[in-house]
Amino acid sequence: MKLRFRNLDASLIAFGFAFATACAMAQSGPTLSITSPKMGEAIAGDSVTVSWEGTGVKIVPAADAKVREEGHYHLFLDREDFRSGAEIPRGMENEGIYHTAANRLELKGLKPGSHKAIVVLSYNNHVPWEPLVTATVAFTTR
Ligand SMILES: [Cu+2]
Repeated sequence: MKLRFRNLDASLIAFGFAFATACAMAQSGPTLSITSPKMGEAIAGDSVTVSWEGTGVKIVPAADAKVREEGHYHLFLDREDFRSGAEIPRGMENEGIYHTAANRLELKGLKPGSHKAIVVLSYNNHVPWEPLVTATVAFTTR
């Protein structure tokens, strides 16, 4: 009888470990944060370099990516028309949508005033990561 209880305890402990491991894995998805400029920063001039840091994902240029999870970044300047499941269009740099495997992007020719940059992690096929992994910064130029 006592042995049976011990086995039950061992099962519960094993289940607990498995559950804790599953939780840890669920929380270890990619992260993304913008390091520069600072939120609300006022910048002199018409060019701004947006820099960010990501973890938990292998970043590969889309043209070289072999698997879906080799992701890359997109930057949306003064627009936020991305959505889950929808491929982010290419060839729209002049309209404020950039694709990059770098951790920074220089934006040039900004009009004076308020701006917002959103970085969006995506799969190799330019579809936003699920669940969404984004980072936003607002700044002004003068
Ligand atoms: Cu892309």
